[in-house]
Amino acid sequence: MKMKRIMVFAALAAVLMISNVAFAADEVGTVSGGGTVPVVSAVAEGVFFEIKADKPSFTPSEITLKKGQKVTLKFTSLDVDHSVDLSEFGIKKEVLIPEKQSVTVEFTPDKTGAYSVPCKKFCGWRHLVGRRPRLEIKVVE
Ligand SMILES: [Cu+2]
Repeated sequence: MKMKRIMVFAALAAVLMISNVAFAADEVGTVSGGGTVPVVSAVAEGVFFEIKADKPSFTPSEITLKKGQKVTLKFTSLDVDHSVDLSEFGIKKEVLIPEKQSVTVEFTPDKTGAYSVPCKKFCGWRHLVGRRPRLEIKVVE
C-alpha cells in the first residue's frame, strides 16, 4: 500500500518536472518574456529605505549602505517633481520623482565612499541659493 503511494507521488513529480521543462522551454522562445518571470521581493533579500522628497529636503537626508549589499530606495514626492542622479551607482537614467508619486530604484553599491546627491530638478527658490534637497549616501565596507 505504502509502495503504491510512493509510485503515485513519483509519477506526479515526474509530470510536474516535465511540464516545468516544457514551460521553461516556452519561455526561452518568448520575446517579451518579462511578465511571467516570478517577482522576488527585493525587500526580503536586501535593504530598503523610503525617502520622502519635498522642497526643503529629502528625509532621511543621509543613508548608509553596505558595499556589495543590494538596496532598494523608494522615493516619494510630497509636493512637486524632483529628480536625482544615481549614475555613481550604475543607474544611467536620471531618476524622476514625479509630483505626489513614488519611484523605486534598486542597485548594489560596488565601491565605498561618500556621495552627495542633490535634487536635479528645479523645485523651488532653494535651488538658486544652493540649498536644494540633498541626499548624502555613505557606502561602507
Ligand atoms: Cu528640487
